[in-house]
Amino acid sequence: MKNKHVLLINPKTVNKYYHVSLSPIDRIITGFFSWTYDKNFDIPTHSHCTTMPPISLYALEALIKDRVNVTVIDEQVDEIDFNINADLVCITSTTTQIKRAYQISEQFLKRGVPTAIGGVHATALPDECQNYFNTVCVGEAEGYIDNVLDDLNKGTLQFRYVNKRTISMEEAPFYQYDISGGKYLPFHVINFSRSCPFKCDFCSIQSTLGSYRTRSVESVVEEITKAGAKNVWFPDATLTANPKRAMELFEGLKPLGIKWLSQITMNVANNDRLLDAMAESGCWLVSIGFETLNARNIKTASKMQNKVDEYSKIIEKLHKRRIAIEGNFVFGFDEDDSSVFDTTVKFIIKSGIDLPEFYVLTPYPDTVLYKNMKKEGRIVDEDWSHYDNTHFHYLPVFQPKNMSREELREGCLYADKAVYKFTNVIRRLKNAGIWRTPVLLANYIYASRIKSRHNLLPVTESISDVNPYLDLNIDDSLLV
Ligand code: B12
Ligand code: SF4
Repeated sequence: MKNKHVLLINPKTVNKYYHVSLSPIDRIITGFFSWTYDKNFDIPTHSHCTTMPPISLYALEALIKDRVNVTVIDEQVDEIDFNINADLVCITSTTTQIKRAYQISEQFLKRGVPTAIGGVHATALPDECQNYFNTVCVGEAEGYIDNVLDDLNKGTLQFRYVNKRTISMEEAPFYQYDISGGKYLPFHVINFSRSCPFKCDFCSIQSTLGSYRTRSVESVVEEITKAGAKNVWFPDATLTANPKRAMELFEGLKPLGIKWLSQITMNVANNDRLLDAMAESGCWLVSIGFETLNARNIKTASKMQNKVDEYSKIIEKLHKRRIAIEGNFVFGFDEDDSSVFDTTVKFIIKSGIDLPEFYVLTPYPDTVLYKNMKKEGRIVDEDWSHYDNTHFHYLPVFQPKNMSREELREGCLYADKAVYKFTNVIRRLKNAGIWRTPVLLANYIYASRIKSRHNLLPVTESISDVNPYLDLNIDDSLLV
Protein backbone atom coordinates (compact mmCIF):
# COMPACT_ATOMS: atom_id res chain seq x y z
CA MET A 1 0.00 0.00 0.00
CA LYS A 2 1.29 3.47 -0.88
CA ASN A 3 1.02 5.61 2.24
CA LYS A 4 3.46 8.42 1.49
CA HIS A 5 3.05 11.43 -0.79
CA VAL A 6 6.12 12.81 -2.56
CA LEU A 7 6.17 16.12 -4.44
CA LEU A 8 8.62 16.47 -7.32
CA ILE A 9 9.38 20.10 -8.17
CA ASN A 10 11.22 21.82 -11.01
CA PRO A 11 11.79 25.47 -9.94
CA LYS A 12 11.18 28.30 -12.37
CA THR A 13 13.88 30.79 -13.27
CA VAL A 14 12.04 33.72 -14.80
CA ASN A 15 8.92 35.47 -13.55
CA LYS A 16 6.77 34.26 -16.41
CA TYR A 17 7.54 31.02 -18.10
CA TYR A 18 10.67 29.64 -19.56
CA HIS A 19 10.25 29.61 -23.28
CA VAL A 20 7.09 30.65 -24.99
CA SER A 21 4.13 32.81 -24.14
CA LEU A 22 1.45 32.70 -26.80
CA SER A 23 -0.87 35.66 -27.34
CA PRO A 24 -4.19 35.06 -29.19
CA ILE A 25 -2.64 36.25 -32.46
CA ASP A 26 0.36 33.95 -31.91
CA ARG A 27 -2.04 31.10 -31.38
CA ILE A 28 -3.82 31.73 -34.68
CA ILE A 29 -0.52 31.87 -36.55
CA THR A 30 1.01 28.82 -34.87
CA GLY A 31 -2.30 26.97 -35.21
CA PHE A 32 -2.32 27.65 -38.94
CA PHE A 33 1.28 26.43 -39.28
CA SER A 34 0.54 23.28 -37.29
CA TRP A 35 -2.62 22.58 -39.24
CA THR A 36 -0.86 22.82 -42.59
CA TYR A 37 2.04 20.69 -41.32
CA ASP A 38 0.47 17.84 -39.43
CA LYS A 39 -3.01 17.80 -37.95
CA ASN A 40 -1.81 15.56 -35.12
CA PHE A 41 0.83 18.08 -34.10
CA ASP A 42 -1.13 20.03 -31.49
CA ILE A 43 0.11 23.45 -30.56
CA PRO A 44 0.33 24.14 -26.85
CA THR A 45 -3.01 25.20 -25.40
CA HIS A 46 -1.81 26.25 -21.97
CA SER A 47 -1.77 30.05 -21.65
CA HIS A 48 2.00 29.88 -21.34
CA CYS A 49 4.07 26.93 -22.33
CA THR A 50 7.58 25.67 -22.26
CA THR A 51 9.06 23.55 -24.99
CA MET A 52 10.18 20.59 -22.93
CA PRO A 53 8.82 18.62 -19.99
CA PRO A 54 11.26 18.55 -17.04
CA ILE A 55 12.84 15.21 -17.81
CA SER A 56 14.74 14.93 -14.52
CA LEU A 57 11.42 14.82 -12.66
CA TYR A 58 9.82 12.37 -15.03
CA ALA A 59 12.86 10.12 -14.68
CA LEU A 60 12.38 10.24 -10.91
CA GLU A 61 8.63 9.70 -11.17
CA ALA A 62 9.18 6.55 -13.21
CA LEU A 63 11.54 5.29 -10.49
CA ILE A 64 9.27 5.88 -7.48
CA LYS A 65 5.66 5.81 -8.62
CA ASP A 66 5.15 2.13 -7.73
CA ARG A 67 6.10 2.75 -4.10
CA VAL A 68 4.67 6.20 -3.25
CA ASN A 69 2.01 8.65 -4.43
CA VAL A 70 3.67 11.27 -6.62
CA THR A 71 2.72 14.79 -7.72
CA VAL A 72 4.91 16.45 -10.35
CA ILE A 73 5.01 20.25 -10.27
CA ASP A 74 6.86 22.05 -13.04
CA GLU A 75 6.96 25.62 -11.80
CA GLN A 76 7.68 26.80 -15.33
CA VAL A 77 4.00 26.12 -16.04
CA ASP A 78 2.34 25.17 -12.71
CA GLU A 79 1.79 27.05 -9.46
CA ILE A 80 3.16 25.47 -6.28
CA ASP A 81 0.59 25.00 -3.53
CA PHE A 82 2.79 25.46 -0.45
CA ASN A 83 -0.03 24.16 1.81
CA ILE A 84 -0.33 20.80 0.10
CA ASN A 85 0.08 17.73 2.32
CA ALA A 86 3.33 15.96 1.53
CA ASP A 87 5.76 13.65 3.29
CA LEU A 88 8.76 14.68 1.21
CA VAL A 89 9.48 17.45 -1.30
CA CYS A 90 12.08 16.48 -3.92
CA ILE A 91 13.49 19.36 -5.93
CA THR A 92 15.69 19.15 -9.02
CA SER A 93 17.89 22.06 -9.98
CA THR A 94 20.48 23.34 -12.39
CA THR A 95 22.76 26.12 -11.15
CA THR A 96 20.53 28.89 -12.53
CA GLN A 97 17.53 27.51 -10.69
CA ILE A 98 19.21 26.88 -7.33
CA LYS A 99 18.32 30.17 -5.63
CA ARG A 100 14.64 29.55 -6.37
CA ALA A 101 15.09 25.97 -5.14
CA TYR A 102 16.35 27.38 -1.80
CA GLN A 103 13.29 29.64 -1.56
CA ILE A 104 10.92 26.73 -2.22
CA SER A 105 12.71 24.54 0.32
CA GLU A 106 12.47 27.26 2.96
CA GLN A 107 8.67 27.49 2.52
CA PHE A 108 8.19 23.75 3.06
CA LEU A 109 10.72 23.51 5.90
CA LYS A 110 8.78 26.23 7.75
CA ARG A 111 5.79 23.84 7.74
CA GLY A 112 7.96 20.94 8.88
CA VAL A 113 7.89 19.11 5.53
CA PRO A 114 11.32 17.59 4.77
CA THR A 115 13.00 18.59 1.52
CA ALA A 116 15.55 16.85 -0.71
CA ILE A 117 17.60 18.22 -3.58
CA GLY A 118 19.31 16.41 -6.45
CA GLY A 119 20.47 17.00 -10.03
CA VAL A 120 23.28 18.95 -11.64
CA HIS A 121 23.91 21.64 -9.01
CA ALA A 122 23.53 19.39 -5.96
CA THR A 123 25.94 16.92 -7.53
CA ALA A 124 28.49 19.69 -8.15
CA LEU A 125 28.12 21.43 -4.77
CA PRO A 126 26.54 19.10 -2.19
CA ASP A 127 28.00 20.87 0.84
CA GLU A 128 26.53 24.20 -0.18
CA CYS A 129 23.12 22.58 -0.73
CA GLN A 130 23.24 20.91 2.67
CA ASN A 131 22.62 24.35 4.23
CA TYR A 132 19.17 24.57 2.64
CA PHE A 133 17.74 21.03 2.48
CA ASN A 134 17.37 18.09 4.88
CA THR A 135 18.70 15.71 2.28
CA VAL A 136 21.17 16.14 -0.56
CA CYS A 137 21.31 13.51 -3.33
CA VAL A 138 24.46 13.23 -5.41
CA GLY A 139 24.68 11.51 -8.80
CA GLU A 140 22.19 9.36 -10.70
CA ALA A 141 19.14 8.53 -8.57
CA GLU A 142 18.89 4.92 -9.75
CA GLY A 143 21.81 4.14 -7.40
CA TYR A 144 20.18 5.36 -4.14
CA ILE A 145 16.48 6.09 -4.63
CA ASP A 146 15.26 2.85 -3.03
CA ASN A 147 17.25 3.69 0.11
CA VAL A 148 15.64 7.15 0.19
CA LEU A 149 12.16 5.61 0.06
CA ASP A 150 13.00 2.92 2.66
CA ASP A 151 14.30 5.62 5.00
CA LEU A 152 11.27 7.84 4.33
CA ASN A 153 9.01 4.98 5.41
CA LYS A 154 11.07 4.35 8.52
CA GLY A 155 11.32 8.08 9.35
CA THR A 156 15.12 7.94 9.16
CA LEU A 157 15.92 10.10 6.11
CA GLN A 158 19.69 10.61 5.85
CA PHE A 159 21.30 13.98 5.17
CA ARG A 160 23.27 12.65 2.16
CA TYR A 161 22.79 9.92 -0.48
CA VAL A 162 25.59 9.41 -2.96
CA ASN A 163 25.81 7.34 -6.11
CA LYS A 164 29.23 7.33 -7.75
CA ARG A 165 28.44 4.39 -10.04
CA THR A 166 27.48 4.92 -13.69
CA ILE A 167 24.15 3.13 -13.82
CA SER A 168 23.28 1.04 -16.90
CA MET A 169 20.54 2.23 -19.24
CA GLU A 170 18.53 -0.91 -18.40
CA GLU A 171 18.21 0.47 -14.86
CA ALA A 172 16.94 3.83 -16.17
CA PRO A 173 13.21 3.55 -16.88
CA PHE A 174 11.63 5.39 -19.81
CA TYR A 175 9.91 8.67 -18.88
CA GLN A 176 6.24 8.16 -18.21
CA TYR A 177 4.03 11.16 -18.63
CA ASP A 178 1.08 12.42 -20.56
CA ILE A 179 2.22 14.83 -23.25
CA SER A 180 -1.27 16.06 -24.01
CA GLY A 181 -2.55 18.96 -21.92
CA GLY A 182 -0.86 21.69 -23.87
CA LYS A 183 1.93 22.58 -21.47
CA TYR A 184 4.70 21.26 -23.66
CA LEU A 185 5.38 20.72 -27.30
CA PRO A 186 3.88 17.31 -27.91
CA PHE A 187 7.02 15.27 -28.47
CA HIS A 188 7.44 11.88 -26.94
CA VAL A 189 10.74 12.17 -25.05
CA ILE A 190 13.12 9.19 -24.98
CA ASN A 191 16.77 8.96 -23.93
CA PHE A 192 18.78 6.51 -26.06
CA SER A 193 21.93 7.34 -24.13
CA ARG A 194 23.17 9.20 -21.06
CA SER A 195 26.24 11.40 -20.70
CA CYS A 196 28.81 12.06 -23.42
CA PRO A 197 32.27 10.72 -24.31
CA PHE A 198 33.65 14.17 -25.21
CA LYS A 199 35.24 16.49 -22.69
CA CYS A 200 34.48 20.11 -23.56
CA ASP A 201 35.84 22.27 -20.76
CA PHE A 202 32.64 24.31 -20.21
CA CYS A 203 30.30 21.30 -19.87
CA SER A 204 29.28 19.60 -16.62
CA ILE A 205 27.92 16.44 -18.13
CA GLN A 206 30.48 13.89 -16.94
CA SER A 207 30.38 15.13 -13.38
CA THR A 208 26.58 14.62 -13.26
CA LEU A 209 25.75 11.68 -15.43
CA GLY A 210 28.89 9.51 -15.34
CA SER A 211 30.27 7.75 -18.39
CA TYR A 212 28.60 7.53 -21.77
CA ARG A 213 26.31 4.53 -22.44
CA THR A 214 23.34 3.57 -24.65
CA ARG A 215 20.12 1.51 -24.38
CA SER A 216 19.28 -1.41 -26.59
CA VAL A 217 17.75 -0.32 -29.90
CA GLU A 218 15.02 -2.95 -29.45
CA SER A 219 13.83 -1.34 -26.21
CA VAL A 220 13.66 2.10 -27.84
CA VAL A 221 11.71 0.76 -30.80
CA GLU A 222 9.37 -1.11 -28.47
CA GLU A 223 8.79 2.02 -26.35
CA ILE A 224 7.97 4.16 -29.41
CA THR A 225 5.65 1.50 -30.79
CA LYS A 226 3.90 0.97 -27.45
CA ALA A 227 3.36 4.73 -27.03
CA GLY A 228 2.14 5.10 -30.63
CA ALA A 229 4.49 8.09 -30.82
CA LYS A 230 4.80 9.90 -34.14
CA ASN A 231 6.94 12.87 -33.02
CA VAL A 232 9.94 11.92 -30.92
CA TRP A 233 12.56 14.09 -29.18
CA PHE A 234 15.75 12.34 -28.14
CA PRO A 235 17.10 14.67 -25.42
CA ASP A 236 20.49 12.93 -25.48
CA ALA A 237 23.46 15.23 -25.12
CA THR A 238 24.90 13.74 -28.32
CA LEU A 239 22.86 11.12 -30.16
CA THR A 240 25.70 10.32 -32.57
CA ALA A 241 28.48 10.11 -29.95
CA ASN A 242 29.03 6.48 -30.93
CA PRO A 243 28.42 6.42 -34.71
CA LYS A 244 28.12 2.62 -34.82
CA ARG A 245 25.38 2.54 -32.18
CA ALA A 246 23.71 5.56 -33.81
CA MET A 247 23.61 3.67 -37.13
CA GLU A 248 21.93 0.70 -35.42
CA LEU A 249 19.38 3.05 -33.85
CA PHE A 250 18.58 4.77 -37.16
CA GLU A 251 18.15 1.40 -38.91
CA GLY A 252 15.78 0.38 -36.11
CA LEU A 253 13.77 3.61 -36.43
CA LYS A 254 13.33 3.44 -40.22
CA PRO A 255 10.28 1.12 -40.30
CA LEU A 256 8.44 3.20 -37.66
CA GLY A 257 7.68 6.16 -39.92
CA ILE A 258 8.26 8.69 -37.13
CA LYS A 259 9.60 12.26 -37.22
CA TRP A 260 12.35 12.97 -34.73
CA LEU A 261 14.84 15.57 -33.55
CA SER A 262 17.91 15.48 -31.33
CA GLN A 263 21.35 16.90 -30.61
CA ILE A 264 24.36 15.65 -32.55
CA THR A 265 27.99 16.66 -32.61
CA MET A 266 30.53 17.30 -35.37
CA ASN A 267 32.16 13.84 -35.12
CA VAL A 268 29.87 12.65 -37.92
CA ALA A 269 30.62 15.48 -40.36
CA ASN A 270 32.28 13.06 -42.82
CA ASN A 271 30.03 10.07 -42.26
CA ASP A 272 27.69 10.30 -45.26
CA ARG A 273 26.15 6.88 -44.68
CA LEU A 274 25.15 7.83 -41.17
CA LEU A 275 23.70 11.16 -42.32
CA ASP A 276 21.68 9.28 -44.97
CA ALA A 277 20.35 6.84 -42.38
CA MET A 278 19.52 9.74 -40.08
CA ALA A 279 17.38 11.38 -42.78
CA GLU A 280 15.78 8.10 -43.86
CA SER A 281 14.76 7.31 -40.28
CA GLY A 282 12.74 10.54 -39.99
CA CYS A 283 15.15 13.13 -38.59
CA TRP A 284 13.96 16.65 -39.43
CA LEU A 285 16.03 18.79 -37.07
CA VAL A 286 19.34 18.47 -35.28
CA SER A 287 20.84 20.76 -32.71
CA ILE A 288 24.62 21.18 -33.08
CA GLY A 289 27.10 22.96 -30.81
CA PHE A 290 29.23 24.89 -33.33
CA GLU A 291 30.15 27.10 -30.35
CA THR A 292 32.65 29.37 -32.13
CA LEU A 293 34.13 30.12 -35.55
CA ASN A 294 37.61 30.48 -34.08
CA ALA A 295 39.78 27.34 -34.13
CA ARG A 296 41.92 28.61 -31.23
CA ASN A 297 38.81 28.93 -29.06
CA ILE A 298 37.86 25.37 -30.00
CA LYS A 299 41.28 24.18 -28.90
CA THR A 300 41.15 25.94 -25.52
CA ALA A 301 37.65 24.60 -24.93
CA SER A 302 38.90 21.07 -25.77
CA LYS A 303 36.01 20.57 -28.18
CA MET A 304 38.30 18.62 -30.45
CA GLN A 305 35.55 17.03 -32.56
CA ASN A 306 34.73 20.49 -33.97
CA LYS A 307 36.72 21.39 -37.09
CA VAL A 308 35.85 24.96 -37.94
CA ASP A 309 36.73 24.50 -41.62
CA GLU A 310 34.15 21.69 -41.82
CA TYR A 311 31.22 23.73 -40.52
CA SER A 312 29.95 24.82 -43.93
CA LYS A 313 30.31 21.29 -45.26
CA ILE A 314 28.16 19.66 -42.57
CA ILE A 315 25.56 22.40 -42.85
CA GLU A 316 25.32 21.78 -46.59
CA LYS A 317 25.18 18.01 -46.14
CA LEU A 318 22.36 18.21 -43.64
CA HIS A 319 20.38 20.68 -45.73
CA LYS A 320 20.82 18.48 -48.79
CA ARG A 321 19.08 15.75 -46.78
CA ARG A 322 16.32 18.18 -45.71
CA ILE A 323 17.46 18.16 -42.10
CA ALA A 324 17.16 21.58 -40.47
CA ILE A 325 19.77 22.83 -38.01
CA GLU A 326 19.52 24.49 -34.64
CA GLY A 327 23.01 25.99 -34.45
CA ASN A 328 24.35 26.83 -31.00
CA PHE A 329 27.01 29.52 -30.66
CA VAL A 330 28.76 30.69 -27.51
CA PHE A 331 30.22 34.18 -27.08
CA GLY A 332 32.92 35.15 -24.59
CA PHE A 333 35.81 32.78 -25.34
CA ASP A 334 39.29 34.20 -24.85
CA GLU A 335 39.90 34.88 -28.54
CA ASP A 336 36.59 36.74 -28.95
CA ASP A 337 36.70 40.50 -29.29
CA SER A 338 33.88 42.89 -30.19
CA SER A 339 34.03 41.86 -33.86
CA VAL A 340 32.89 38.30 -33.04
CA PHE A 341 29.18 39.16 -33.05
CA ASP A 342 29.02 40.50 -36.60
CA THR A 343 31.28 37.78 -37.97
CA THR A 344 29.10 35.08 -36.41
CA VAL A 345 25.81 36.67 -37.50
CA LYS A 346 27.08 36.95 -41.08
CA PHE A 347 28.22 33.31 -41.11
CA ILE A 348 24.83 32.18 -39.77
CA ILE A 349 22.89 34.09 -42.41
CA LYS A 350 25.18 33.04 -45.26
CA SER A 351 25.21 29.35 -44.34
CA GLY A 352 21.46 29.36 -43.66
CA ILE A 353 21.40 28.09 -40.07
CA ASP A 354 17.68 27.45 -39.69
CA LEU A 355 17.44 28.18 -35.95
CA PRO A 356 20.39 30.00 -34.41
CA GLU A 357 20.79 30.04 -30.60
CA PHE A 358 23.33 32.15 -28.71
CA TYR A 359 24.77 31.58 -25.26
CA VAL A 360 27.13 33.57 -23.14
CA LEU A 361 30.09 31.51 -21.93
CA THR A 362 29.29 30.50 -18.35
CA PRO A 363 31.70 28.78 -15.96
CA TYR A 364 29.31 26.32 -14.29
CA PRO A 365 30.64 24.86 -11.03
CA ASP A 366 32.68 21.68 -11.20
CA THR A 367 33.74 22.27 -14.80
CA VAL A 368 37.30 22.66 -16.03
CA LEU A 369 36.37 26.13 -17.24
CA TYR A 370 35.26 27.13 -13.73
CA LYS A 371 38.44 25.82 -12.16
CA ASN A 372 40.65 27.60 -14.71
CA MET A 373 38.84 30.91 -14.42
CA LYS A 374 38.86 30.72 -10.65
CA LYS A 375 42.61 30.16 -10.70
CA GLU A 376 43.05 33.17 -12.98
CA GLY A 377 40.89 35.32 -10.67
CA ARG A 378 38.44 36.09 -13.49
CA ILE A 379 35.20 35.06 -11.79
CA VAL A 380 33.62 38.29 -10.64
CA ASP A 381 30.11 37.18 -9.68
CA GLU A 382 29.28 34.16 -7.49
CA ASP A 383 25.48 34.63 -7.41
CA TRP A 384 24.30 31.37 -8.98
CA SER A 385 21.11 32.86 -10.37
CA HIS A 386 23.32 35.00 -12.60
CA TYR A 387 24.82 31.81 -14.09
CA ASP A 388 22.20 31.91 -16.82
CA ASN A 389 23.78 31.42 -20.22
CA THR A 390 20.53 31.97 -22.10
CA HIS A 391 18.58 35.07 -21.13
CA PHE A 392 21.39 37.69 -20.91
CA HIS A 393 19.58 39.37 -18.01
CA TYR A 394 22.83 40.01 -16.19
CA LEU A 395 26.38 40.90 -17.02
CA PRO A 396 28.56 37.83 -17.66
CA VAL A 397 29.82 36.38 -14.38
CA PHE A 398 33.45 36.45 -15.51
CA GLN A 399 35.85 38.98 -16.95
CA PRO A 400 36.27 38.32 -20.70
CA LYS A 401 39.79 38.69 -22.12
CA ASN A 402 39.23 41.05 -25.04
CA MET A 403 36.13 43.08 -24.26
CA SER A 404 34.24 44.46 -21.32
CA ARG A 405 31.43 42.53 -19.62
CA GLU A 406 28.97 45.16 -20.89
CA GLU A 407 30.17 44.72 -24.48
CA LEU A 408 29.79 40.95 -24.21
CA ARG A 409 26.23 41.16 -22.94
CA GLU A 410 25.13 43.76 -25.46
CA GLY A 411 26.81 41.77 -28.23
CA CYS A 412 24.78 38.66 -27.31
CA LEU A 413 21.54 40.66 -27.37
CA TYR A 414 22.50 42.29 -30.65
CA ALA A 415 23.28 38.94 -32.31
CA ASP A 416 19.94 37.49 -31.19
CA LYS A 417 18.05 40.47 -32.57
CA ALA A 418 20.04 40.45 -35.80
CA VAL A 419 19.49 36.83 -36.78
CA TYR A 420 15.77 36.96 -35.93
CA LYS A 421 15.14 40.26 -37.72
CA PHE A 422 12.39 39.48 -40.23
CA THR A 423 14.47 40.12 -43.36
CA ASN A 424 17.34 38.06 -41.98
CA VAL A 425 15.02 35.15 -41.15
CA ILE A 426 13.97 35.12 -44.80
CA ARG A 427 17.59 35.36 -45.99
CA ARG A 428 18.66 32.55 -43.67
CA LEU A 429 15.86 30.24 -44.66
CA LYS A 430 16.35 31.02 -48.34
CA ASN A 431 20.02 30.05 -48.02
CA ALA A 432 19.06 26.91 -46.11
CA GLY A 433 16.64 25.99 -48.89
CA ILE A 434 14.30 24.01 -46.62
CA TRP A 435 10.92 25.60 -46.19
CA ARG A 436 9.56 23.25 -43.57
CA THR A 437 6.50 24.31 -41.64
CA PRO A 438 7.85 23.44 -38.16
CA VAL A 439 11.04 25.40 -38.87
CA LEU A 440 9.03 28.46 -39.93
CA LEU A 441 6.92 28.03 -36.82
CA ALA A 442 9.99 27.71 -34.61
CA ASN A 443 11.52 30.85 -36.15
CA TYR A 444 8.30 32.69 -35.43
CA ILE A 445 8.29 31.47 -31.81
CA TYR A 446 11.98 32.32 -31.28
CA ALA A 447 11.49 35.79 -32.76
CA SER A 448 8.47 36.40 -30.48
CA ARG A 449 10.49 35.20 -27.51
CA ILE A 450 13.26 37.68 -28.26
CA LYS A 451 10.72 40.48 -28.66
CA SER A 452 9.17 39.70 -25.28
CA ARG A 453 12.46 39.02 -23.47
CA HIS A 454 12.04 42.15 -21.35
CA ASN A 455 8.95 40.51 -19.79
CA LEU A 456 10.88 37.44 -18.70
CA LEU A 457 12.52 38.86 -15.63
CA PRO A 458 14.47 36.73 -13.17
CA VAL A 459 12.16 35.23 -10.58
CA THR A 460 14.56 35.57 -7.66
CA GLU A 461 14.79 39.36 -8.00
CA SER A 462 12.21 41.86 -6.91
CA ILE A 463 10.93 42.91 -10.30
CA SER A 464 10.31 46.50 -9.30
CA ASP A 465 13.98 46.79 -8.30
CA VAL A 466 15.53 45.29 -11.37
CA ASN A 467 14.70 45.67 -14.97
CA PRO A 468 17.94 44.73 -16.62
CA TYR A 469 16.65 45.89 -19.99
CA LEU A 470 16.09 49.52 -19.14
CA ASP A 471 19.75 50.41 -19.49
CA LEU A 472 20.21 48.71 -22.81
CA ASN A 473 21.20 50.82 -25.71
CA ILE A 474 21.34 48.72 -28.85
CA ASP A 475 21.50 50.77 -32.03
CA ASP A 476 19.02 49.12 -34.43
CA SER A 477 20.76 50.58 -37.44
CA LEU A 478 23.67 48.25 -36.65
CA LEU A 479 21.51 45.23 -37.31
CA VAL A 480 22.77 43.35 -40.34
C1 B12 B 1 18.67 17.48 -22.27
C2 B12 B 1 19.21 18.74 -21.66
C3 B12 B 1 18.44 19.90 -21.76
C4 B12 B 1 17.07 19.90 -22.40
C5 B12 B 1 15.99 19.38 -21.48
C6 B12 B 1 16.09 19.82 -20.04
C7 B12 B 1 14.90 19.40 -19.27
N1 B12 B 1 13.75 19.85 -19.61
O1 B12 B 1 15.01 18.67 -18.33
C8 B12 B 1 16.91 21.39 -22.81
C9 B12 B 1 17.41 21.54 -24.22
C10 B12 B 1 15.50 21.97 -22.75
C11 B12 B 1 17.87 22.03 -21.84
C12 B12 B 1 17.81 23.35 -21.51
C13 B12 B 1 18.75 23.97 -20.73
N2 B12 B 1 19.90 23.44 -20.28
CO1 B12 B 1 20.34 21.58 -20.38
N3 B12 B 1 20.97 19.84 -20.51
C14 B12 B 1 20.47 18.77 -21.02
C15 B12 B 1 21.50 17.62 -20.86
C16 B12 B 1 22.32 17.53 -22.14
C17 B12 B 1 20.99 16.26 -20.53
C18 B12 B 1 20.06 16.22 -19.38
C19 B12 B 1 19.52 14.85 -19.25
O2 B12 B 1 19.59 14.02 -20.10
N4 B12 B 1 18.98 14.58 -18.18
C20 B12 B 1 18.48 13.24 -17.88
C21 B12 B 1 18.07 13.27 -16.46
C22 B12 B 1 17.41 11.97 -16.13
O3 B12 B 1 19.28 13.42 -15.71
P1 B12 B 1 19.40 14.43 -14.48
O4 B12 B 1 18.67 15.65 -14.72
O5 B12 B 1 20.80 14.55 -14.07
O6 B12 B 1 18.61 13.60 -13.33
C23 B12 B 1 19.11 12.41 -12.76
C24 B12 B 1 19.94 12.67 -11.48
O7 B12 B 1 20.68 13.85 -11.50
C25 B12 B 1 18.95 12.62 -10.39
N5 B12 B 1 18.21 13.81 -9.99
C26 B12 B 1 17.95 14.94 -10.64
N6 B12 B 1 17.23 15.76 -9.89
C27 B12 B 1 17.00 15.15 -8.72
C28 B12 B 1 16.31 15.57 -7.59
C29 B12 B 1 16.23 14.70 -6.49
C30 B12 B 1 15.52 15.14 -5.27
C31 B12 B 1 16.82 13.42 -6.55
C32 B12 B 1 16.68 12.47 -5.44
C33 B12 B 1 17.54 13.03 -7.70
C34 B12 B 1 17.62 13.89 -8.75
O8 B12 B 1 17.99 11.69 -10.86
C35 B12 B 1 17.92 11.64 -12.27
C36 B12 B 1 17.93 10.19 -12.69
O9 B12 B 1 19.16 9.60 -12.38
C37 B12 B 1 22.33 18.17 -19.64
C38 B12 B 1 23.66 17.56 -19.39
C39 B12 B 1 23.69 17.02 -17.94
N7 B12 B 1 24.79 17.02 -17.34
O10 B12 B 1 22.71 16.67 -17.37
C40 B12 B 1 22.29 19.67 -19.92
C41 B12 B 1 22.40 20.62 -18.76
C42 B12 B 1 21.59 20.13 -17.59
N8 B12 B 1 21.78 21.83 -19.26
C43 B12 B 1 22.38 22.92 -18.88
C44 B12 B 1 21.92 24.22 -19.18
C45 B12 B 1 22.83 25.36 -18.77
C46 B12 B 1 20.71 24.43 -19.82
C47 B12 B 1 20.10 25.77 -20.18
C48 B12 B 1 20.22 26.89 -19.17
C49 B12 B 1 20.58 26.29 -21.51
C50 B12 B 1 21.55 25.43 -22.20
N9 B12 B 1 21.06 24.52 -23.03
O11 B12 B 1 22.75 25.56 -22.02
C51 B12 B 1 18.62 25.40 -20.37
C52 B12 B 1 17.81 25.63 -19.09
C53 B12 B 1 17.24 24.39 -18.45
C54 B12 B 1 16.62 24.67 -17.11
N10 B12 B 1 15.78 23.80 -16.64
O12 B12 B 1 16.89 25.66 -16.45
C55 B12 B 1 23.61 22.62 -18.07
C56 B12 B 1 23.43 22.93 -16.60
C57 B12 B 1 24.72 23.43 -15.98
C58 B12 B 1 24.52 23.76 -14.57
N11 B12 B 1 25.51 23.50 -13.75
O13 B12 B 1 23.51 24.31 -14.20
C59 B12 B 1 23.87 21.11 -18.40
C60 B12 B 1 24.50 20.31 -17.27
C61 B12 B 1 24.77 21.07 -19.67
C62 B12 B 1 26.04 21.86 -19.49
N12 B12 B 1 26.16 22.94 -20.24
O14 B12 B 1 26.90 21.56 -18.72
N13 B12 B 1 18.79 21.13 -21.39
S1 SF4 C 1 29.94 17.40 -26.86
FE1 SF4 C 1 28.30 18.56 -25.84
S2 SF4 C 1 27.55 17.25 -24.18
FE2 SF4 C 1 29.54 16.42 -24.86
S3 SF4 C 1 31.04 17.32 -23.47
FE3 SF4 C 1 30.91 18.64 -25.27
S4 SF4 C 1 29.34 20.23 -24.78
FE4 SF4 C 1 29.15 18.53 -23.29
